[in-house]
Amino acid sequence: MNAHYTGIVETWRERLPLARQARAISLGEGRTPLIRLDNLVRAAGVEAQLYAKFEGANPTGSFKDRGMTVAVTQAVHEGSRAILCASTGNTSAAAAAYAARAGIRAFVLIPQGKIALGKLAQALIHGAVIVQIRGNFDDGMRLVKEISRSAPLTLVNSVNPYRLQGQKTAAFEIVEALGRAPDFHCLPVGNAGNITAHWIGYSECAGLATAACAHCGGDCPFLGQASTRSRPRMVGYQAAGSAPFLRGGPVATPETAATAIRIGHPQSWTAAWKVHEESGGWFDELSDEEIHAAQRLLAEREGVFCEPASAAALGGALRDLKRGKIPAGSTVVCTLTGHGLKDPDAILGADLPPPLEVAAERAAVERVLLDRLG
Ligand code: AN7
Repeated sequence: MNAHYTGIVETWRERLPLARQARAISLGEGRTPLIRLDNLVRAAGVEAQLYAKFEGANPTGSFKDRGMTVAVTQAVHEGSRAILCASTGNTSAAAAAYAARAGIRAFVLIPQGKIALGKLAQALIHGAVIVQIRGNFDDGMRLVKEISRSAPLTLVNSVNPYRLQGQKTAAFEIVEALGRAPDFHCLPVGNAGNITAHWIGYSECAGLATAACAHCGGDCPFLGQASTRSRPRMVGYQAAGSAPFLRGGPVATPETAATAIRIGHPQSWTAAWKVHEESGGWFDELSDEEIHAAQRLLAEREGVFCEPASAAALGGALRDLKRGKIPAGSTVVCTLTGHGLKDPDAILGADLPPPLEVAAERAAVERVLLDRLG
């Protein structure tokens, strides 16, 4: 085996619907850490094998890289010279980076004022053409779908089936690491592309078809390579102000401080309900306060820094473990979709102790240190 890991496309090419000769556009994405969270389990007083799949460790800091490497590889193979997306931030960062890598253009539509600082910085530095629309993500999504019908641009939102094909590889890695599928897999849900992609991945591992796969329509060419017949129950958590799966229909004016999932009109609506039905999982919602508390708990107790949207999955899983909705003794994986560094404002605006300011003198510094040694 080649010791130099070169990313999703080269690792999983046999399981991706790409032409053999398509040249991989990669940043070495994937192979993210699966971190066992025993401190949190102890702190919560529950019993479980709880893991975080830290997708913030991807090259641009979110799970979007898995889908973007496959979508951009295919776009370039087809001769496309520009990609287009609407984004709450992470998709635009990944699109900008992979377009730069490929030497093509990226056009991104973002909602004005509602994108985390780090994500905007990424789109800027990679040279994307950034269009801030006076509207929200759902408005942007409607526009890019319309525009890509006639313009010579490849749409790389998750309605592009190559995106979900790339994202399904996270499930492959988890099955590989655990030697089986977990009992529960918890994710934050916005457009519901990622929960759908994971279900496709687990289904392929189990040698089972899923109606949620738009690419093969349940007639999967990759079946029959089963390593285990089991699939997890898929649990999706939304922010209470942006929770169309809890309301049973689109939310016209979604609001949440977890801007990544400020989405009222999910693009994978039908597929995600199939995942819900086939897996026997559920959707639930968390307040912004619960989301921030989970983000902080994870950072303080485990040394893992995820962005607010990602913490929704962890907060929800811990709550469901405490309630017994997820039974004691379960193996649970939570996807931490994005890195905490994406959104520094979420931390600087939080109620955390400010840095101590003292004179640049040994005695003064020593005093404040020893005072706090406990
Ligand atoms: C950190 O970047 O939709 O349910 O435009 O950035 O697959 O939509 C981001 C979504 C969760 C939700 N966590 O995933 C975008 C965008 C983070 C995210 C989600 C997003 P989906």
